[in-house]
Amino acid sequence: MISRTLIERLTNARLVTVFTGAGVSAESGVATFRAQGGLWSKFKPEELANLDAFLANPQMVWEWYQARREVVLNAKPNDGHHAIAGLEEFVPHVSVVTQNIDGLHTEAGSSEVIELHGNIRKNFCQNCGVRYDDLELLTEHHVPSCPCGGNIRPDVVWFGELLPSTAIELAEKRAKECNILFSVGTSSIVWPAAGLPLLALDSGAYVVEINPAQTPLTRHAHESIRGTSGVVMPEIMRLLREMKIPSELSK
Ligand code: BJW
Repeated sequence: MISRTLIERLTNARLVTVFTGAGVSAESGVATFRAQGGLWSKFKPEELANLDAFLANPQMVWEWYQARREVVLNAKPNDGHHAIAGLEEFVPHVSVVTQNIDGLHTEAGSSEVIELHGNIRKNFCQNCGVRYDDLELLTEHHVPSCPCGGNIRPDVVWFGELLPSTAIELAEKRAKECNILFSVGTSSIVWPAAGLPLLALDSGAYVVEINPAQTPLTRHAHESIRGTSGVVMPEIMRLLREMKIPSELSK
């Protein structure tokens, strides 16, 4: 249930931060990680999503990412992504801080998208760091090598790796300065990202979780709405539009 308090707060908010995870892309057909049938029920993260795995078996890790790229490149933003982008009609500044690597928030039209865990559409050389963002690599079967001799890898953040400093610093700023933080479609267990809603709470923001399941954030959030992003976010937009019509008519 979406509260009147939330809609009223949204109409008065200057900055809303929308912190998102894999659940937001589930309705676009992109698998989540930890659900039954999710990626980690079929693959072991320690064998695929860390640097040691890539160094030991670059071809295997590359192939896993190529298969996921195929899904992502065919995926389209869903109603949840569009509603998050649509919040910009009502709030002066909306910042999307995402753990997702699929680029779907940008495709949906969100203006400020902070990618904490990288972007699967990009690559760089593991050895010298040179970037390789050419699209041909996204369908290359064999792990490509750089002229320096290093292997080229997807530009994603694996376990044990630091998040890009500009992204996490800006995300922390947006968490601290926002009036409302939405946490949408994340299990809230991967750090340091999971600390952002808590930082927002400490800084006085109103924190709202949207997720069909409970998470470690649930008991801290001001509101926890049980539902999917593709249903709840458009409903919030509908309620905002209803609030806006009378004020426009009264001008
Ligand atoms: C829906 C829905 C619908 C479904 N609508 N909702 C402090 C304490 C403990 C551990 C650590 C700590 N600090 C650091 C660590 C270690 C580690 C960590 O957090 N481990 C935990 C698992 C315990 N963190 C790191 O290693 C990070 N680096 C780091 O901290 O460096 C410094 C350091 C190093 C070493 C030691 C200490 C410090 C890096 C983390 C990188 C995460 N990388 C991945 C893979 C990215 C590339 C790839 O995709 O292959 O990022 S892992 C994976 O998890 C991916 C995700 O972004 C991330 C979060 O997952 P997310 O988005 O929450 O997905 P799910 O599947 O978990 O949840 C989906 C949710 O959606 C569910 O709740 C559903 O109910 C819901 N849902 N359908 C709305 N339609």
